[in-house]
Amino acid sequence: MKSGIGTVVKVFGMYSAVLFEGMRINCVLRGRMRREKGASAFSDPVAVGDLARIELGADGSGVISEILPRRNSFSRREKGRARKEDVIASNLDRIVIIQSFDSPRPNLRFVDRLSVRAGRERIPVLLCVNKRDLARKEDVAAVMEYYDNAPIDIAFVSARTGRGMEEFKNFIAGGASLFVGYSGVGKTSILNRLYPGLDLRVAEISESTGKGRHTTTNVEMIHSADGTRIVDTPGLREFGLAGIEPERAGDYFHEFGELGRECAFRPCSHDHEPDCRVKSMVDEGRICEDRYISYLNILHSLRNDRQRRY
Ligand SMILES: Nc1nc2c(ncn2[C@@H]2O[C@H](COP(=O)(O)OP(=O)(O)OP(=O)(O)O)[C@@H](O)[C@H]2O)c(=O)[nH]1
Ligand SMILES: [Mg+2]
Ligand SMILES: [Zn+2]
Repeated sequence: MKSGIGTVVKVFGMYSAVLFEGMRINCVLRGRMRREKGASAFSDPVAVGDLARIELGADGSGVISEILPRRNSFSRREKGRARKEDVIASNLDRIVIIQSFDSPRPNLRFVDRLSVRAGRERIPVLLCVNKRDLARKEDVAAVMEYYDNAPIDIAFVSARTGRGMEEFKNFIAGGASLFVGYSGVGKTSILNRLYPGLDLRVAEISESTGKGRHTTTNVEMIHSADGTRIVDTPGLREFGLAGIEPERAGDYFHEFGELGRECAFRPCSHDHEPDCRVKSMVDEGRICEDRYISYLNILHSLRNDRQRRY
């Protein structure tokens, strides 16, 4: 029997596809790990991106005997089961939050919620706004203005025309990137444009206006020859921020801490305290007001979450 460490590239029901020495092997979990599942804090013991110790039988069958400790993970709260975490992927170098200029239109508050979660996990974020071919000049300017003074990398691309794709490719080269965003923004189209050989399924033109249709149905990691790894995901519609303390929310709006003088109150939640530098920067136009409102929304939803918990 042969054994070694591979990378989980897809999870489907009882099976996990593990990339091991260039082969893709469908593995089941060792019985003991399946039994421990109920006791775990996670809804699934295996996630895409995990490093797994596998044992290969002579007949080609594979068994996962161990999941190595995760360097980090990106999860959302599982619906209906508030305490379990649904891990989307692990061991990531970057979260690429994908939006599109049209069908669907950008929702930067959703980007902010995802960034807070990524910040909490200390995973860098790249915002990618796709379908630039459908954007007017002012649409691009609006995104830039919203993140004025925020130290966030932004790429404007079009999977259709190829515009911006070379720069985007350099951004994500070499590491493991998680693609997240609403259904229909073009996550899979971008992957197909980066690696034409993949030929992954994307929505047909006629399908793309139907709301809530998910073309990609599984989380799956793609390995390219240059060592870049990308995790494609089904469209994400809702996103909880369970487990984040309201006092910490401001830490993930990085420009709040980087400009100007200090708030008079410490800690300062930047909503009601007098002599707050964040509020004065909003007044001076150095922080975009919509971005500040997005912060307040997150702050209030985290406070409400906390009240519900006690
Ligand atoms: N005009 C335009 N359309 C695009 C572009 N990129 C993707 N599309 C279209 O957008 C639709 C959705 O693309 P997908 O790649 O399937 O979107 P997705 O984000 O993977 O969606 P899910 O898999 O459902 O999460 C398709 O009809 C694409 O042809 C682009 O740059 N410009
Ligand atoms: Mg897709
Ligand atoms: Zn303040």
